Amino acid sequence: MLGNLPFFKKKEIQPSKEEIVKQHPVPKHIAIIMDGNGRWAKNRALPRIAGHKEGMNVVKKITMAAKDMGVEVLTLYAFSTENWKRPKNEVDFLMKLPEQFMDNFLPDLIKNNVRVQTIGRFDELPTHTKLAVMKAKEETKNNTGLILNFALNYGSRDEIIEAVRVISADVANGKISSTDINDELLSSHLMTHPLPDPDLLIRTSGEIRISNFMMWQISYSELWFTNVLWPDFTREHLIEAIYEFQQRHRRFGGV
Ligand code: V07
Repeated sequence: MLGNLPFFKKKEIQPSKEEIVKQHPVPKHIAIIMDGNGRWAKNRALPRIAGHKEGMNVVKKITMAAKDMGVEVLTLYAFSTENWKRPKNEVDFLMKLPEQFMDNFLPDLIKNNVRVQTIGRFDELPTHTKLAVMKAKEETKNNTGLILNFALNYGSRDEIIEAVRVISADVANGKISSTDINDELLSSHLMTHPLPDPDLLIRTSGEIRISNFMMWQISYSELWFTNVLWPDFTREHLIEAIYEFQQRHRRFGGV
């Protein structure tokens, strides 16, 4: 009897936000500035490194959520070229996280067909960090699913400067003419090549800045900011960000 009332019936057939989101085009490439780990720790009277460790566990969860949603590339800002200025103990701890991440999650990444890649100045990383990252890339190189792209010792200005150096050398030695320099040529010299540009950039923890992250590549990206701290970021938050992305795009496509 009661089941016939629309008010009861509706709830049962209401699809979840995840189901709604999956029925519409999902961003191919999502980039995330994972901010707020230090503040999360401070709020709990814990050392900053405890926040980074919790942040690492969230990386695993969000990777799986992105994979489930059909995202093709997930780029995560793990360490910026400016982060070397932090206290030595914090930098040392951060540089151990790639190893920890792989010790804990590599079998799961392989099982889920995730491929690990990185952007950033690799040669400046400590040897133990490089070895862990190289192992992760090697062991996942044949995976064909989600690309999990870590920005490690990455800075956008650095990346553009390096591209300009290579291009200007090519002009100087006559390999190309200055009139060959265009959007496509510059893009092809960036560390993200041949990945598509991000469709959606997320930044957690309430800061409304880009902070030298993929400045060229986000020229046309949707930007989504949240006050949620990275260690508190959940699958539901990712779905909400994608949902809003889809709302914006539907409006855009409508006119
Ligand atoms: C780092 C955890 C996430 C919150 C933000 C800062 C701290 C995963 C990695 C990683 C990097 C390369 C790789 C495998 C894992 C990582 C750093 C910091 C430096 F091949 N999380 N995470 N690297 N944080």
